[in-house]
Amino acid sequence: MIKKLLIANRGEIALRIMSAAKELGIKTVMVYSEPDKNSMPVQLADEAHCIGPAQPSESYLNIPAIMTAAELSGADAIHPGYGFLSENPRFAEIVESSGLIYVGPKPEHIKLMGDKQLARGTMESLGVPILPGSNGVVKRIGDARRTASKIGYPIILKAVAGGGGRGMRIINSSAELEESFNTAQRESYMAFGSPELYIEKYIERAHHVEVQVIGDGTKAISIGDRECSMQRRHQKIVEEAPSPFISQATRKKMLETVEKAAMHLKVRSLITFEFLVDDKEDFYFIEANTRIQVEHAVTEQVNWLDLVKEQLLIASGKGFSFVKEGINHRGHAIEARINAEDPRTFSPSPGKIQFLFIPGGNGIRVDTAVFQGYEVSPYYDSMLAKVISYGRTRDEALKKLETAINHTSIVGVKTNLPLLLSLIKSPEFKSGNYTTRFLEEEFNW
Ligand code: MV4
Repeated sequence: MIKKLLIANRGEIALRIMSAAKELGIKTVMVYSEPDKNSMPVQLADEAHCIGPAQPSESYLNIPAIMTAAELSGADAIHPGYGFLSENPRFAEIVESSGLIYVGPKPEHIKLMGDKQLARGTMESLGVPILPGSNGVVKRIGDARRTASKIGYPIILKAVAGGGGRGMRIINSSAELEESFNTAQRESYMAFGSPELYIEKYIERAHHVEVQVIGDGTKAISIGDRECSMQRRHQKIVEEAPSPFISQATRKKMLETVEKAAMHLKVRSLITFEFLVDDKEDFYFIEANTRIQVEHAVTEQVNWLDLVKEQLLIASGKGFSFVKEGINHRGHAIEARINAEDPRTFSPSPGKIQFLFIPGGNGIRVDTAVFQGYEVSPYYDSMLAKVISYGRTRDEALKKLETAINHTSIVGVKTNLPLLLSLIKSPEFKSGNYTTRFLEEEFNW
């Protein structure tokens, strides 16, 4: 079993990982940047090491500093959380080649899924449906033209090294293709150090549904799906499990297809497979994330699991603690992300939290690391808390969430609470049939 875990992250996910570790009797080591010195995870850990100043590049992304802290503390494992180094295959390799346990997927799978075109091709070869598009990288404008006229417009150009909505460009007609292609290549080179692009048929109105997979390196299980269509600029703000949109038949097909592929790859730890689902409930793989995700909690609530504990058990060589037949989602969970931002312009709102109240209660889980007096730093993302409601039905979870959000009070920084409340109360959200366009293009409040 892992004895001492270094948590290479901050905020609510650092605390979340710490709780799971403590439950398993694992000692915890925090690394932190200068402004995080008095943060809750640093105060609650068994041991903490400063790894640099506020800028992530100098601290939470500083691999030599983190490895030095691991060495000094005698940690035998590292959990990267989400963001920062969580999908950096080089980091995973360095951790493993230093003789430490990396709590996450195999470095080869992080690398594979980081190449979005290779991921697409690999999933196709494993029987997972993908959108019509290019085979491999599109190197020249001529290849782009041929692919586009074969599949028809609109198309979307995506950066091979992109992902999560970064480095994408929609093209509506052949007239736009040449200029867009050249610009996209340049932009991709600037942003990711690689100009490589691939093409997919563009789906205008889609649901974003993702499947949580867990593996022990030998066998893999699909745990369940999450509806993640409520997004703005690729930042999710409300997620739910299970998806209220897809039918039981679609769910079964989706989970089985993914499970077969994950089983074949022999995935380890947690991987999430993202799909676009159209109005006919046809689903298409778009990309995979090789980390614990922000929205993992909704899957935990409806499946009575602790995914971080499972990650630690797997990393310790003990495998996960359940069998496929034991997985049966029950009830419904909805997560709302409270961010320190202007609810209309979405611009970040750093500053000191003067007053904070987030209610708990029956069917409410709050994952957070902030408190009254906490200084929200402009250096890090603006998420303050996740409020997760769960109930026997979607309607029950919805009402519990509405009350919890309505009774929450945060003073000192602007928050998206007003937006969350109107979203949850909107007829579109209540109907459970909303697409990725809803928040940005259809919601008026
Ligand atoms: C797409 C798409 C439509 N057609 N691919 C955005 C995030 C990244 N994972 C992929 N994304 C999209 N890929 C094709 N072929 C639309 C999106 C997309 C989107 C996807 C999921 C959730 C929200 C979104 C918002 C805008 C666009």
